[in-house]
Amino acid sequence: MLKPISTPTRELVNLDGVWRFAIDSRVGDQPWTARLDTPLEAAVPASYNDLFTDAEIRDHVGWVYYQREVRVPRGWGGELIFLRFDAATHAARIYLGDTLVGEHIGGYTPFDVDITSHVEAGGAFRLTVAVSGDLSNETIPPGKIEVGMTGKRTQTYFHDFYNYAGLARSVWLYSVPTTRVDDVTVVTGFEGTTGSVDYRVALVGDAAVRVRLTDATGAVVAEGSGAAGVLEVPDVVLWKPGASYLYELTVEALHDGVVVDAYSLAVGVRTVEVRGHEFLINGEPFYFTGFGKHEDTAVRGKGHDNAYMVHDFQLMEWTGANSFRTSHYPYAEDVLDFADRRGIVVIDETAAVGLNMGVVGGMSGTPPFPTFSEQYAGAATQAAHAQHLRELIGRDKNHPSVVMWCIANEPASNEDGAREYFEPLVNLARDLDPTRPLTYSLVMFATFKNDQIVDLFDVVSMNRYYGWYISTGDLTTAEMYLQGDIQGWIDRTGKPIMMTEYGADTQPGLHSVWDQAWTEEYQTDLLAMYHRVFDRFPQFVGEQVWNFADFATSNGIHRVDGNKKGVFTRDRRPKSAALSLRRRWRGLDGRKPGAVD
Ligand code: BDP
Repeated sequence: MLKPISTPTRELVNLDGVWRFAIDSRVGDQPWTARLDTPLEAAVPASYNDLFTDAEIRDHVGWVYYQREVRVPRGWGGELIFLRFDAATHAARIYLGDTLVGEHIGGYTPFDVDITSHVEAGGAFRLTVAVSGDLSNETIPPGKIEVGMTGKRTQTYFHDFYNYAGLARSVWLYSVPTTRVDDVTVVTGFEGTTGSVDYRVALVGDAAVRVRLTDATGAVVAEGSGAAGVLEVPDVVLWKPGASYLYELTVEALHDGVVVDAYSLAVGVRTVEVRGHEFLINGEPFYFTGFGKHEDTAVRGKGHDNAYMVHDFQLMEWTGANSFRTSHYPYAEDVLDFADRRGIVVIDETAAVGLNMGVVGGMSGTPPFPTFSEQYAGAATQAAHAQHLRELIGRDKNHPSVVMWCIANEPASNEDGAREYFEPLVNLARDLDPTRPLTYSLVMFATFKNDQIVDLFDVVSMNRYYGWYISTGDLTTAEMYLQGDIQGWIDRTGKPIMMTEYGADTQPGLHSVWDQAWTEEYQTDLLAMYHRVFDRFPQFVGEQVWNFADFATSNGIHRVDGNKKGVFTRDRRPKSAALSLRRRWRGLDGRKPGAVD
């Protein structure tokens, strides 16, 4: 799926700003049929939850409405006109005036609505977007709505981060020609000093295709024609972690020799491969350093913000992080574009978090009923998960920064039914993208003895909390558990192993000379213990600390003002652990992370 951009044949109008806003319980039926009768306005992009002082809005279950007027540029006659929503969390219905023109389910992937037959160039229309933050066993992530003693509907879900909802990413109006480039897929490689860009173009309408690859100075390095082909790049400059290099591929659709559409995208030439217990980028072993993150800031919730994006990347680079995981949902497309340009490696994760009834059973990990059942993660969930994978891979397949798909976070891979649930999804992901390795982040109850799906995947990604949820405050015992756990996975799989979550909640400013949970010293010491263990295993390919920054959670007795496992606070100030990570990841203490003792 192509991101809307402006080209000689395409135009783009950004619809961000402040829109009229209401929750369903405060407006009449069918509020899209007139100007929304509301005193409220909401910022777009932003989650709506933290914008207002009203508790009823913050935890609203049901639909909310956003509305604004939109004018279509005068020069768009004869073009097709689309609305593009970069995300509407978690479901949306789009109304033009009184008419429903589109719907989408899935809160973290974009969608387009063709409105050509409803609008006129130079005309205006009332756009109402109904958005629902509801989660059920038919959504990804799953959740459950319950009606309590007060009669109020409340949303429960099986992940700790707060269920922010609304229009958290940009909204666009754009034009495209009727005969056009509909999609482009690029796969890159190299042989010696010659790179290859294998391209495939999908068209709408009948047209000839011409392609051109330019380097960073704008010089043409390869040209071709036809809807599919391979471009050779002499003296190729590879895209490398920490050293981005991007070419630009321009695709033109021609009618009788005249260019009717043009589209350009950034291309990084690089390869990714898992061989034995190694993770190779450009044929060289790669060791991941970095974080699991969240899209989360004060007031905006999950609203995309370029200032925070730039600053977060600065802080990651300052610590020496070379990668992050888009835990626990696809991030805004701008973040991946930026990662491509910064040379930061991304593990791209779906929104499938909480497919695990074991976590409801607390530390025992005993599910109250089977996770993979019609009651919870059944056929409808699986279908939603498959659709979500199609949309994620469709959106992100051309990003050089994306080196691996993470299909789920902490699913109940130890429970019966996991294999039946995951095998078709793994096959689908491999069909959609045969080039990138697949992984899933392993919950602590899923051990090397009881996990039922690891053989379907390429990389073992472990989330482990020894020293925090298990053996709290006892790093000696924690170290023994961790050592045995990693060894067990190595013995069972022979695959590359990495840690996609490890960490400790930490209250900044709290200090102790003892191993006291919540202190800055304890977070630093816990991470150092994990690193000691990692460095004993040549099969270990990476470490991503949980979490980059503190983040908002739902109310709960395990959380004080959110999850505090950040190495940075929610307003991005470093805790002591940030400095110790910087020393390790930038090699300031004289050794490279991943160098085996
Ligand atoms: C893991 C989850 C992550 C949580 C973390 C924690 O993957 O989303 O935030 O635990 O408890 O199980 O801090």
